[in-house]
Amino acid sequence: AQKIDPAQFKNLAIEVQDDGLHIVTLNRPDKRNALNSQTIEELVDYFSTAPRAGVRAVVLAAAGDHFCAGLDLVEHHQADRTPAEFMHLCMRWHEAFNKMEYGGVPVIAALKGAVVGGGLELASAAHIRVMDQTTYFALPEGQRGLFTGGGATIRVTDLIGKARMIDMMMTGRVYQGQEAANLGLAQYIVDGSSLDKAIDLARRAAQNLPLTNFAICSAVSHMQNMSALDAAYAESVLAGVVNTQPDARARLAAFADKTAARVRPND
Ligand code: 1HE
Repeated sequence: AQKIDPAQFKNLAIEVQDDGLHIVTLNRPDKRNALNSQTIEELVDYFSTAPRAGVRAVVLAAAGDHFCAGLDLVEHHQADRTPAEFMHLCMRWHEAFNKMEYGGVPVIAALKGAVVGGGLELASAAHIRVMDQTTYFALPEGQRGLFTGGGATIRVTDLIGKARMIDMMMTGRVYQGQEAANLGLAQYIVDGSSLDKAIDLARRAAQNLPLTNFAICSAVSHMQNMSALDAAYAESVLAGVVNTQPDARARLAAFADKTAARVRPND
């Protein structure tokens, strides 16, 4: 198995908890966690390694009051990049975010404050988003003379639909509160700490068998890229592997002998 050494990361603070739960914190609060190229490389490294390092679930958190201010605009301004350079940078963003979405390890984002531009692109690559009452979402690229380059056209459109996505980009519309959650920008909205809720959800996810989580956190995304015919085929093959895994036998036995919990409605 590969190993993750938290000391190798500068812009990400990585806390390894018991049960293979990792809390990965964007750690440039002075810059509102703006994504400079170094941070993107650290996200590529981390999410490339996590699936082979026994990580059972990741909480993606942020230091300070804001989740993420998106592309580091100051670095971008100072670097004065050529079109080819920026294209290649965007491909590193995609590398990082695709590793998150398709890597097979549950990633739960704990949102607060600004989740804007590339910050929303990052959040939308997580499998679950939890927002608190301070959280707001926007795509300010249009006003800055820019365009999204980290997957918003794909993932934000998946979350809220084409018309709302275009409106956000064109007019700078900000979504927050219950309305944002109702639209699907987050699956959970809490009164208290989004981090506490995200940790609860990650602990719950980490109780699933790793192979089951691998299927959940890669197959659904892959299948969206396939025809229905190919997706049905892929699902059958995957279920063949997952649903006969030796580690599942004890869980099935517990159901058969009536010791396993039953599925009941919430109180
Ligand atoms: C930054 C960035 C940044 C803050 N790049 N340095 N994203 C945006 O257009 C969002 C731009 N940021 C903001 O609108 C605000 O900074 C926030 C709402 C996020 C936070 O406001 P506030 O009042 O708490 O902070 P601030 O005073 O604006 O900024 C504090 C510091 O963070 C300051 O640095 P300092 O050295 O002067 O203290 C800011 O320069 C720095 N900072 N945001 C660089 N984004 C692959 S394409 C993706 C396209 C995009 O993502 S476009 C970016 C959209």
